[in-house]
Amino acid sequence: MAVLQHFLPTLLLVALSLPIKAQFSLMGSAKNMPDGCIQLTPAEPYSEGLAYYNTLLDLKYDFEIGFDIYFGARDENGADGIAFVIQNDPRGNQAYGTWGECLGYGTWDRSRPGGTYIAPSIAVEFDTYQNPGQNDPDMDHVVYLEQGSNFHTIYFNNNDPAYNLEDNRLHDFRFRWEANEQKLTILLDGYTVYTGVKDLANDIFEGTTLVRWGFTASTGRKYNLQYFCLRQLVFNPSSDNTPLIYHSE
Ligand SMILES: [Ca+2]
Ligand SMILES: [Ca+2]
Repeated sequence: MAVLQHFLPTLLLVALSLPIKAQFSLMGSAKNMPDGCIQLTPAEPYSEGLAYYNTLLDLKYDFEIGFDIYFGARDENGADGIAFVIQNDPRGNQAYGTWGECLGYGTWDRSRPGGTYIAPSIAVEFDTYQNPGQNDPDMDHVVYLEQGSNFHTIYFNNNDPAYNLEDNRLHDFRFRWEANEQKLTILLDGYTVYTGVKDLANDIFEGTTLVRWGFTASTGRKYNLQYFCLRQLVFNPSSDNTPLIYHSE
């Protein structure tokens, strides 16, 4: 929280109790859960679900988004994972990628023409199943991705060869953007998963700072119940984003 604290005093601290379910557009197997969380996939094979926040985000301003994510309880037979996505795909809140190893974000092979993927975009994938075609290691892992490609050469596994996200627990995920520094910080369960500096508006989003964010997830032959629960939204009050502050218990 150290970095957040340096801009928090500039924020108007207002707790809004907006119903979370009204704030997201749902697609595919995504649906509201009784506890205010949103299911992305049920524990069933060949599912894909997406949920986009209804208010666009403005990258001109700092923000921090925090949520709990659940990857299921099936480790050996579980798949495929969840992606947190920021995009300005022309399809808007109807943008989706491919199922299975693509997590509803990317496509089978981004180097070939065709296929269905979300772009322009960045994403954080939480991958619970090894797919050699995407260069996955044999343990669960977390990766920063761009432009609808799931292929990666580096990953976070907390230096644990048995790293497992499908542990029937909620995991604390935070995505932070510091606009002046153009700095991304991604945290999972208190660990820094990724940090980088990038001109997202110009290098990814073709000049715009208004983008959409949400979650995608899928299963394949193997599967898990996968869902998320929004815990915190903090935006700079000089932006047009609402709510300025969202906190849930
Ligand atoms: Ca995978
Ligand atoms: Ca696992």
